[in-house]
Amino acid sequence: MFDAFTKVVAQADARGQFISASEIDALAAMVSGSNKRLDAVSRISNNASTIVANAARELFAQQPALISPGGNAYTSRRMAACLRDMEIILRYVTYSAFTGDASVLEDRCLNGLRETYLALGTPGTSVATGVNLMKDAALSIVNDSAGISSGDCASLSSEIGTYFDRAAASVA
Ligand code: PEB
Repeated sequence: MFDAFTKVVAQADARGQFISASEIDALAAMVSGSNKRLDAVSRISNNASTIVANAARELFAQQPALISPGGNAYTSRRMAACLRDMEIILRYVTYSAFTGDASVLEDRCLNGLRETYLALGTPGTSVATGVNLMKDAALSIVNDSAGISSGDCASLSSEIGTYFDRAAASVA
């Protein structure tokens, strides 16, 4: 598990080189945007249950077969597992947003997840749809201008978007 700094160190060490000026510039830009990053993580974390519940509701509205008899989220046990899975994925996305590096998400959540869903008979493409719905909800909360000092969050939003994209791509 890396953060943006240890990732740069690992890469520089693998090359046997000092940290380059461009790497320092990129990290300096990241540090100068730290408050935005922490606000974004805080907003997603504080709204996690709403994000999960709304995304799941929309997923089941789009794919009602999932909650019909024989569906993969039919019975409260499977429904609970499904909501739990979405929450786990969202939690790891927030960790990656916090550290500025996808490795925590990749190593601890996505690694082997496709194979797990295959073995369970859980439709990965439906999980990916759920992840994309969480992405839309999370980014609209991050970009909500109410109650926060205004600033340019485009690059942070797109970075956070890539973590959701990785999660969706890894199970679809
Ligand atoms: C991954 N999910 C399930 C299981 C595991 C995971 C390991 C099997 C064990 C169990 O049921 O608890 N666990 C989960 C995860 C990590 C982890 C992400 C990462 C660290 O440790 N069903 C649907 C939807 C989808 C869904 C498409 C979006 O119809 C999920 C939610 N996951 C789902 C369901 C089960 C499951 C298990 C329904 C139960 C499957 C079953 O027992 O039939």
